[in-house]
Amino acid sequence: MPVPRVAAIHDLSCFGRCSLTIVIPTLSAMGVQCCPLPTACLSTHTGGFQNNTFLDLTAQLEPIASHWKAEGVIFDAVYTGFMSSQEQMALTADFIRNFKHPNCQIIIDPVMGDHGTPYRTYTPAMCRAMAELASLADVITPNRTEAALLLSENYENIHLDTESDCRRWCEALSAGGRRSVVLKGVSLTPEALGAVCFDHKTGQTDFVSASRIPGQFHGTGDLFASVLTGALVKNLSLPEAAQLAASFTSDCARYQGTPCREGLDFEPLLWRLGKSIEEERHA
Ligand code: PXL
Repeated sequence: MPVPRVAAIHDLSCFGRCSLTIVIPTLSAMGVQCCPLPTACLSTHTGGFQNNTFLDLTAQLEPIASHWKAEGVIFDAVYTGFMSSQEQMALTADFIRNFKHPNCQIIIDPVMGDHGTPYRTYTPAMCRAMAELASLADVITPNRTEAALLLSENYENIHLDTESDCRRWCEALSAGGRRSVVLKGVSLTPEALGAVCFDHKTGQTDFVSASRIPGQFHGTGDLFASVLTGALVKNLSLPEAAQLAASFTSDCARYQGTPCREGLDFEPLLWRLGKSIEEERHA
């Protein structure tokens, strides 16, 4: 199999693992080429740190895309995450329209918030713009907070306690079955945490889970979506990819043990992820 290639449109937060500092090593460990399109450079992420620096790279997005286009670069997936402005989202939509082809999967992690609250840089207009961007996706990977924001629903109304509740919200997020959904943070039993997946190609809904490790760990959503993306371009099915993402994220949280704003200590386990993806593919 040729090395799959992914365009990753995320920020580079230099300290406190998230976005590109997770996306690049994770995809590389899975045998996938990551071509970063950095939206901004920050000293740290914005959750749990104050006074971060912020270098906006919006003006670079179109010139980089034009150069790639002129060079004939083709991607197996476009994978997007945290955005800093509506303008970045509009340019990301242009990038997707420009590089989309029938075998290019558009994976949009609509990073906007957690635990019922939008991240401090997200305005209501940005949340609406993210919902618009997500209309271009083949796969979206919201958590419960982001599901509420995408659907303009009250967070308290999004119940994910029973299989039928999960199916219902997953279906609502699929926009009439036009896109696949991996709704993260589903916990049907106290000891398990995972996701519900709706696959728009098969029409099937599946549940995946792994051990719940108590505590809140920064960057788990980015790690989950990065593993999912790597697995999808390695031709795993949606539920297989989501199961690998849930298991690996749980393993990293267990390895670390201490919840922390610096993100999960995932580096020592990356070799295992590389091994898992090879085993899955040969199974
Ligand atoms: O993990 C999501 C994320 C990505 N990038 C930046 C963030 C966050 C969440 O806080 O602040 C800059």
